[in-house]
Order: sequence, then C-alpha cells, then structure tokens
Amino acid sequence: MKALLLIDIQNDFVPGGALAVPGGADIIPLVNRLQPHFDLVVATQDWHPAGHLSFASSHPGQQQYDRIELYGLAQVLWPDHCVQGTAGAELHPALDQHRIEAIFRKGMAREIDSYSGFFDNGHRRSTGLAAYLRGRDVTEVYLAGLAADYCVFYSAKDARGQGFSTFVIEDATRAISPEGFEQARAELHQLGGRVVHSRELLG
Ligand code: VGL
Ligand code: ZN
Repeated sequence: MKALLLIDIQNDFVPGGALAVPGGADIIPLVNRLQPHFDLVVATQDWHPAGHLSFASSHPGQQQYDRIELYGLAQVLWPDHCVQGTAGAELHPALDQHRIEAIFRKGMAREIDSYSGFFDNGHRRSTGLAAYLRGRDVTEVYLAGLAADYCVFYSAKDARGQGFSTFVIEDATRAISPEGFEQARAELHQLGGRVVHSRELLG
C-alpha cells in the first residue's frame, strides 16, 4: 500500500504566517491533485504549547534563527509558530482534507523540538505514525508539504529508518533555504530514499 504523508501544511508555514516558507502555498493545488493517487492520506501538524523552547522568545537575549544547544541537541530558534489552538496552527483552508484519515500532531513537549512526524528530534518518543502505517499495510511512503529542509526531510529520514520505501515529491514541497534542500536531497539519497517529480505519479 502507498501512503501520502502531508507534512505541516499549516497557515504559519505559508506567506503571511509566522514562519513562512517561500512559495509554501503554491504546493497546495498539486497536493490536492495527488491525493486520489494514494491508498491512504495522512497529515502531520506542528502543535506547540505557548512558550515552547524552540521559540526564540523563550530565550531572552537570543535572536530568531540563532542556533543553540537545548538539552544536548542542536536547536534553531524559530519565531513563535503553530501554537496550539491558534489560526496559524490550523491546516491551510485550501488543503482538501476529505481523504485525510489521521492527523499526527507533534512538538507538544516544551523541552524538545519535533521536526519528524515519526519521532521527536532526540528519537526519544514516537508519535505512533510508523505503527499506524504498518497496521494499514503501507510499504511505500510519499512525502509532500513544508518545509522541505526541515519537517519533510526529517520525516523522510525516519520513514527510511523505519524500513519504508521513501519518496519525496520535490515539486510538492518548498524549502526554507535552497541549500538546505540540496543537502537534504544528498542525505536522503545516501539512505536509499528517492526524490521524485509529481509527473511520475499523476500519469
Ligand atoms: C518546521 C521549523 C520549526 C517545519 C516546524 O514544519 O518544517 N520547521 N517547526
Ligand atoms: Zn515547529
């Protein structure tokens, strides 16, 4: 079975949002066209409590996008984003949700960030996504959404690590930085993941 994972297609990650990914909203019509080509569609949602320690505002004296160490893990300090219950945390209104069977939330623990939809950044706690996919006989995981160099990339790495055949749909994602995406592409290749274009799927 083939699953489409829609990563963090939320208001805060598109232009006008708190942590806008350049061109982030442009993927949504394509994401909607892709959905019927999969057996299962699952979404993730970045879902932070106010005062999350990935927010620069939680570290007086630090600036947005500074890099610090947080309980032994490298951490980029982000603008406040995807705060639980806010409009910025909602899935984008143009995203067709009718085929989304489950939404896995992440980033709820204040002390640790969670880029991947499978595990927090320390691989300490699982969201249950891998078990859910296995329970649905999924062997192939395709990823789309935001951002290519953070949550899509980390989710793809973990999908590989969990033994799924893994494909990032390059034109159905956008990166925070282009260099970040090129590095992610190389790392994913090394792990046996593939980057594909939507034309290979839409037929
Ligand atoms: C993301 C930074 C912080 C993402 C989430 O969805 O790529 N990036 N939180
Ligand atoms: Zn976040």
